[in-house]
Amino acid sequence: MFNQAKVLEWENLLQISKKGTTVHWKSTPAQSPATVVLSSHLSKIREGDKPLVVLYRDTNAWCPFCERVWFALEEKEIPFDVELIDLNNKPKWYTDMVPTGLVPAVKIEGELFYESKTILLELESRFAKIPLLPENPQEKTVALEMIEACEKGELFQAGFKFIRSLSEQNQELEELESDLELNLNEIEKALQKYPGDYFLRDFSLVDIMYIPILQRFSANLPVFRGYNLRGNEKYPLLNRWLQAMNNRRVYQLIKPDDNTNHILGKNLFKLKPIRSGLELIPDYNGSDPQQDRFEAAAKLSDNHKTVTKDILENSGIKAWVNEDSCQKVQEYIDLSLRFLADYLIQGGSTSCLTYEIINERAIAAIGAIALSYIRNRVCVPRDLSAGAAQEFRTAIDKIVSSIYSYST
Ligand SMILES: N[C@@H](CCC(=O)N[C@@H](CS)C(=O)NCC(=O)O)C(=O)O
Repeated sequence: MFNQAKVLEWENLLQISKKGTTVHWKSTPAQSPATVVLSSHLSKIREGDKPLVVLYRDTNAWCPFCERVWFALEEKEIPFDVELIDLNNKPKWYTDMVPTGLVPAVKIEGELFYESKTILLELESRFAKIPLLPENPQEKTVALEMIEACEKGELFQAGFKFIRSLSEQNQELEELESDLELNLNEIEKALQKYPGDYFLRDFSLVDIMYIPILQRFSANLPVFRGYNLRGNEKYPLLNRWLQAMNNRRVYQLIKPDDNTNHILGKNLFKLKPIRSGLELIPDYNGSDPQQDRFEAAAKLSDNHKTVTKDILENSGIKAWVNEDSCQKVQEYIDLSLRFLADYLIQGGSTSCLTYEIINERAIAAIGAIALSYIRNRVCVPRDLSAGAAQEFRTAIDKIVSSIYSYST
């Protein structure tokens, strides 16, 4: 018989896993999303004091412009509060406050700023301790020119026109592709200007301006257009830059992952993946896998009630569970989630791959459904960081395949 005592209780799971992650979040179980990633530097302010900065960003953390501001705040180690704005139902106070009604916006000591570029430059002039623009005046001029070039949006438009084109005409697609390549050539040239991996001598606001755009291209071009940016020999410096960005700890916290970009492409922009036979080069996560697993386990442990409710309501399980067995099913879901958290904490070693001890077929079946459902629900960085989501999905794949091997 399955020995439930072997799987730790939520309290213990949370206690253990929280110790292994440096990610900070707040649980908001009554809202969606049920967790909000917090500033990493809130401990720098005295208890009871409010951070000087409030960031208004989109609820789902999909907005590339919000990503810029979040990235800069973390790199500059500025403590900030977060207010989430539901873009499908913007609160009146927000549209009254921000003339464009767009995110991101920030308040710095009560003063409002909007438009990502304006916000980045304002943060730079007010928080000088960790600079993200060069001191050297000539290099600073180049930096500001590069920021303006990005703001002009030619690269952005060329890439998204190509990705989102509904045309099936080869000639039209080829034209869109070469237009994008002209813009990518400019990026490759700009990356030649200074030694090192970044646009300037050091990491700067220029990198922050460009990364949300180029990362989304690198995720979506292969899937929706059969065009690889990653590993593309035409763009060695761009590839080196992407790698360098991925090695930044802060970027790992705030970046979206390929899965999230693909789902957004399909669901929000109604794009159709094409079968190009192209090799998909996975994104690189320069984060620490152990910390990633602890983050995933900790968030799951903190949030398990909402996750269980979501599985019950939306995975389809309810369709074939009657009132009498609902309680049991809930218990089995809970057990499977605890098993997952435990598995993540243990490091996914084969010795703990013991789902086969679950010799009750019902638990195994419900576990497989529940875990497969949440595997595809995770949205990055809204729910988990990119590395944590990767560990989370890998763990689920291993557990579900062990259930399968055991049952066949
Ligand atoms: N130029 C703006 C663009 C901001 C923007 O387009 N934000 C989008 C989300 S990605 C938005 O707020 N959309 C809501 C709307 O259009 O009502 C910036 O750089 O901040």
